[in-house]
Amino acid sequence: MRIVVLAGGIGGARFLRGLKSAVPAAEITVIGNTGDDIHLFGLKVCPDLDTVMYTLGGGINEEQGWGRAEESFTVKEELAAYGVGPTWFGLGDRDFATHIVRTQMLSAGYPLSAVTEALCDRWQPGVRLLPMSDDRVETHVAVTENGERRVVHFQEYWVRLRASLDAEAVVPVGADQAKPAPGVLEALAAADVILLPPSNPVVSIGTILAVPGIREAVAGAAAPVVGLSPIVGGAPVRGMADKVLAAVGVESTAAAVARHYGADLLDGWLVDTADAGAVAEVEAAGIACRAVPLMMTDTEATAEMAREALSLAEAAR
Ligand code: GDP
Ligand code: FO1
Ligand code: CA
Repeated sequence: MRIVVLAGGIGGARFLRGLKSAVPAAEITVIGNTGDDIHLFGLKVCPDLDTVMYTLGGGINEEQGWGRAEESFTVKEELAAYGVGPTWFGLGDRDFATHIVRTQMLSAGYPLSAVTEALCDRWQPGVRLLPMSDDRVETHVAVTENGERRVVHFQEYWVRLRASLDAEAVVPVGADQAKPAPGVLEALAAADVILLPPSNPVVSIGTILAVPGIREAVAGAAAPVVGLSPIVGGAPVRGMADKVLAAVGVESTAAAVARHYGADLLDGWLVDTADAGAVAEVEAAGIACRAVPLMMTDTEATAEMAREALSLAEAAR
């Protein structure tokens, strides 16, 4: 079975771990969000690609959900001693090596997709990890800070500001000019099932779908498309999805997110049992819907979510 998954960072990576455990024989292609990418200290950092790669490759800091296990921060401290920031972004020593290798390869002319493949040679994530695009896309967020309207990088909004200010607009800068990375459209066309994990609908999956051609390829694919709600009981399980959903005028409910994706994109939608009341509303929008436990507490619980998603895809086929 060929499964294509559009993924952000932590939500996408944890779901993928469950999916791999549920269907070990599946050929899984991951289309990863690169809108969170940031250039720091002359290095290109790809948080969502790295979160997927480290999580599936066994190198992730499990408690945190991002960054490397057994990490140290000597380089960051030394940079700060030179007065070189930003100090608000936690790049660890082990993680730095990934960004150095990536940046060196990009400087030598390799596209991000080839660089990602090379990094995955080490981590063996057990999936084919493709960036959504080889072109630069950067999500920016408009905020009003101390009475002044500013546009900040998504990482600055999330990590420095902790999403404490309202997101007034979310813009995937460069997305309209970006092309899908090699293999992306081919994987979608050849898929037996397309899954949207419980990733952020705006800054993770929304950004991937904003690359011209990708939304059309998902909606037009022969395969059924099934998503899992990142909103449980009217709030994100973690992160700032409520803030960025508000920026695009979408309520933070499991049903509103399904309607936001739309019946042209989604064939099926899973909501948590806490949101069983939303099933009728989603079905009324023309999307098959079931309520099942959606908390990724461990790999087995997550594998069960993946089986439910595949079962709904089969029913919606
Ligand atoms: P990020 O890039 O690290 O923010 O990760 P993603 O975009 O892939 O996923 C973030 C989303 O995952 C958030 O909106 C969370 O609400 C959602 N999420 C995290 N853990 C869980 C979980 O256990 N269950 C569900 N349903 N959603 C989750
Ligand atoms: N998240 C934080 O909350 N604080 C950090 O200092 C931080 C550093 C960081 C470094 C590398 C990396 O791959 C991820 C990192 N993240 C950090 C997570 C990152 O902001 C998130 O995964 C997202 O992109 C949010 O969607
Ligand atoms: Ca992210």
